[in-house]
Amino acid sequence: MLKKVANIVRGLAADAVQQANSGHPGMPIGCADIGALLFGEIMNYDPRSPKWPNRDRFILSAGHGSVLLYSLLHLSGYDLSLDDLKNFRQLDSKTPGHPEYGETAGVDTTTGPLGQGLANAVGMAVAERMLAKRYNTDKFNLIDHYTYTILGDGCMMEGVVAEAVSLAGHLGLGKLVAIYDSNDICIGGNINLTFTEDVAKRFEAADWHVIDNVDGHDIIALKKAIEEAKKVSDKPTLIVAKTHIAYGSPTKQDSNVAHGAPLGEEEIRGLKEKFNLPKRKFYVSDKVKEFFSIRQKEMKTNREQWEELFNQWTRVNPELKAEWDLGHNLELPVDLTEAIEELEIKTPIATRKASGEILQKIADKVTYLVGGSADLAPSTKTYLSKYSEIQADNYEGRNFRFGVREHAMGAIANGISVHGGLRPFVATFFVFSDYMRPAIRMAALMKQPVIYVLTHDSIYLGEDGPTHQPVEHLESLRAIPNLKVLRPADAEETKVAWLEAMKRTDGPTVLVLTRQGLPSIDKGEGLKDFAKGAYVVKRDQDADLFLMASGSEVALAIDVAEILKAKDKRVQIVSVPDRDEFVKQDITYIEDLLGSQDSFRVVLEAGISQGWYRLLNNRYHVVSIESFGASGPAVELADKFGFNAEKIAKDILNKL
Ligand SMILES: Cc1ncc(C[n+]2csc(CCOP(=O)(O)OP(=O)(O)O)c2C)c(N)n1
Repeated sequence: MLKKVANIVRGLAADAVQQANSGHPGMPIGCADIGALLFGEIMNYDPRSPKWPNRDRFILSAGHGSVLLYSLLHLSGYDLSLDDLKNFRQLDSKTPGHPEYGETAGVDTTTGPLGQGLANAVGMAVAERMLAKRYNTDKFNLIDHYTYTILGDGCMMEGVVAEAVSLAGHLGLGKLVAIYDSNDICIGGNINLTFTEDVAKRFEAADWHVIDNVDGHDIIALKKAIEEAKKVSDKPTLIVAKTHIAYGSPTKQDSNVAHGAPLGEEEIRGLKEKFNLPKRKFYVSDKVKEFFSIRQKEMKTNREQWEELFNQWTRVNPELKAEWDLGHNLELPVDLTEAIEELEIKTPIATRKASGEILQKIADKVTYLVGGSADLAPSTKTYLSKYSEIQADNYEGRNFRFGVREHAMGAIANGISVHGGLRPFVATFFVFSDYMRPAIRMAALMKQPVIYVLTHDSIYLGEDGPTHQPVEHLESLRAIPNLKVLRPADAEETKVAWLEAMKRTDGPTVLVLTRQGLPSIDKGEGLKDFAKGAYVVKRDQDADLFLMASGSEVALAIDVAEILKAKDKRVQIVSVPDRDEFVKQDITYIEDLLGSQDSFRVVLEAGISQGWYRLLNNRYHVVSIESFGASGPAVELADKFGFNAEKIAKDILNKL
């Protein structure tokens, strides 16, 4: 029967790509047997309850094969109709070019950028272990699911896969099963042109259980391999499935032309003939429909039995249930704000250190908050000292040691986040956000509330020099849609920034923090307007100039204002921790902070100035860094790059 399902999938995939006149038919046709087995027999899920917490997770890391997933979701009874398949790749359809989390029921994560899906799967498999540790009791095996992913040659070539595989092996994630669609073809032709390493050996070296050379079109062999994988509980498993791209296509099987273009009517006719499918487009046989309708009933019963188990567990473990609810709804304890506000932090202090103290407090209050850094915890101040760390023998922990694997760290955090039940934060030096950027972008796209603690935020980090000094990073992260970028100016702003990050549940937040100590800013009107992205630090409505700055440059702005005051100039000082939010405010608020359209406005920020011009008039002065930094003591660097109060005041006076 599963073979019949696979052939129906082949027909649907070929038709959908043909109808859209765009897409990737080869991989879905080649992986149809694997998909049929997973959705038709192996996986535990209920299409009527796509968010069921204990469902097996499926991640199509080779996201270009989206039509494989859509066909399987349709057949297995998810809310995805044949019409949706006919609308493949059309605007506002449930079947976009690559699987998008939140757009289609049954899509557990967004994939398309190759390799990240495997790392997402690692995150989901870790989350499963952690939740099992938290919530399972002697009597109740509440969380117990597998994570399956299909990845292709392209994924295998990506660095993020190497990072994630290494960590998954270290963590011994026994309930992670990766199926390698090893068809030897990528866009440019046969992979022997570029990719000749022994993948199986690589995974073995990373302590995975590897089942090599499985015929990817032999459902019995595949099933045997998955059964074997499930028996190995202390290692993740890689199944190397040898497949043929566009399997059964008369002239395009095993050819890269089948990778990313419609097969053509003639070719599809031949394909359908080979598998005894009628010529009709989007054909689903009654037998396959009936098969899945029986399976749906079984899966519904499974899920309902689990619900019953859950209800019993709730009755016996009300405290655990309360914690479960907080974690799954990302609710914050009512006294969190108060607890953070009351926290006494001695100043001057680096905002990374203030953040560290705040984070400890938040971790005490928010038990579902977990996270770690890419081997920089002592510098990013993100180790939760009261809690243990996650290791293969300890999923109770809350500290992750991601190792020096930034890209995987970001993608694993996304996996943990979309899994549900936990909220991840991750940390590294701000400059290395570049290594994690593809995953940050995906978190923003998927609206996942991951928190990024990015420290050592400018040339002021000093001696490590230009390789470590972010220059363009603030602007480049501000450019990512739906990513909140906060650069607090002192310990108090850091508290509010953390609270904002914690309150935000529809997207990720970046906290940009200093290495160097900062004084406490005297805020004339407090921090009540922080959430508007900018607020007045020192008010003067009749100011000669309006000085705005973010982060460490707010203190500098105050020094500049003092010098100008001595020269009889009146200055209004504005802190801008979240410029994107500020520009969204109405003009009355913006002008209240920055004066009218013809006011003289000054910007101080130790990074490129690019995006600030949207807040400037005809009369302005910008102090920024438009080149790479340099290695040296911070004070000397500040001087070299013009971040000197005397010099800035003089330049302003010259321009006024
Ligand atoms: C990070 C990233 N780089 C490039 C691409 C473009 N791309 C999509 S599929 C593909 C080749 C993938 O080859 P393979 O995994 O063997 O897929 P198959 O040909 O078997 O479908 C490339 C380069 C991408 N989606 N993501």
